[in-house]
Amino acid sequence: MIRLKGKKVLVYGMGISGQSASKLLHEKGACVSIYDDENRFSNVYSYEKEPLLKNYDLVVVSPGIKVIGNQIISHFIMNKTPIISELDLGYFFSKGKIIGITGTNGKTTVTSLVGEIFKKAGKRTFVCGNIGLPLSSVALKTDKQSFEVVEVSNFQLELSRYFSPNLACILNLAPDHIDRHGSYQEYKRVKQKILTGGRQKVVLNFDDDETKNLIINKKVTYFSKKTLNKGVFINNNAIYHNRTKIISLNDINLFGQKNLENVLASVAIAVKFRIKPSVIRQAIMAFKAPPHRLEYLGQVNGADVFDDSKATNVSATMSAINSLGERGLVLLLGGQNKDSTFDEIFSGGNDYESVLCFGQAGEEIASCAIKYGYSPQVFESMKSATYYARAHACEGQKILLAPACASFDEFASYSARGEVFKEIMFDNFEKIEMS
Ligand code: UMA
Repeated sequence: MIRLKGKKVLVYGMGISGQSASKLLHEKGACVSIYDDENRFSNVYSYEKEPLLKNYDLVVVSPGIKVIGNQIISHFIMNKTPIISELDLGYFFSKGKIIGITGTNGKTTVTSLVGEIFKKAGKRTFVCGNIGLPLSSVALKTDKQSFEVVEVSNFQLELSRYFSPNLACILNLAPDHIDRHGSYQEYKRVKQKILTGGRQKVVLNFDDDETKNLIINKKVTYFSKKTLNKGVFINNNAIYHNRTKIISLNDINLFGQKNLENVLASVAIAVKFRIKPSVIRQAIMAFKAPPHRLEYLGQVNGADVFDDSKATNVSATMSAINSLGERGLVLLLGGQNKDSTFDEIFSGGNDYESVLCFGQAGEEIASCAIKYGYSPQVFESMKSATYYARAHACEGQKILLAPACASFDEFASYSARGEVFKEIMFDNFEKIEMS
């Protein structure tokens, strides 16, 4: 616990994290100033126009603020002002058990499913973090009986120094957010900050070489699609924890291999807190995956349409391709590149039906496809690529939006991108085209 009464604290970034942090700090008696690089907040009462000219006891930084090259953060590092992340702040004031879930892909699904399992088990559960509800907004509502199931992003971990969940899970590791971290090595280093030692429980993916080989001096529970001697694994078409059967694979309604991994991870987390197998099973059977994650939308002219707008990196795109199979696949790829390379999508010699590239990264992805013998088409935007796919849809095709890029060149978020994709494909095709 930190004492904040009367302390001068600067909150940097006024999105939902900054607003929640400011509220918590006020409630704890701190003198809060806020700062945001966008001056739309400059009329707010506690806005600080010249933060570099002031001294603070503490600076709390929002996850969206990139540390490398940031003048304000460098200044406070130089003059040795303590800097923490919003995640750290929420952590300091949390009284319950914290389950921290990170990884390149699958975080939101696992966080949601674990939340459902704990709720079904009658636990006082808060599902929060990168999923959309800052930890600092729930911290003061928690008590010793609570469980906080926290989706943890690299952005949140970057400046974290104290966050140490009771259970830490790394689902998988693959290149992502290279534009923010500078290299894959650095991205991995930041992810591993969730492993903090002590008496922390750890859950890792046995099937992912990157997580399997993490060197940790503690008892790890592994999950795997293979049959293991212990841990959480698949045997005889069912998920087992050691010798206990948890659920038959036929009772899982989620689509694709990635979701199977997500279920395995969720089971591994739940058994570490001794949740009963019958409760875990019921929660899994009732669970519906969050939208825009290899979501089956239905048929257009006999073509099956899938929205995986959340596939914002190459590894997520590959997972979607592998789940659906290459035949008849109409691939929509593009958006804002995060300094990724796209070779993996084309180097395997897959027989895609067509490759439609769009947005800021469209030309770059198309050049990569051409290198491997494909004949991609390039569109200015996701909208125009989707109109094209809609107009040429026919039986036997699988139209897949799994763009391998961020959405921000055209949309506010991956979910906005997925919604527009769906609208064009189904509800509003004529209307949008006419307008
Ligand atoms: N800002 C600056 N300077 C900067 C960058 C941003 O002043 O250099 C200001 C912006 O002007 C804006 C504010 O900071 O006013 C936005 O803060 P933020 O970007 O930290 O966003 P929040 O609204 O606080 O939302 C954050 C997460 N956003 C990011 O990490 C970018 C949300 O994850 C998260 O749900 C929320 O906290 C609650 O914990 C979103 C996300 O895109 C969904 N996450 C990335 C991902 O999933 O890939 C990591």
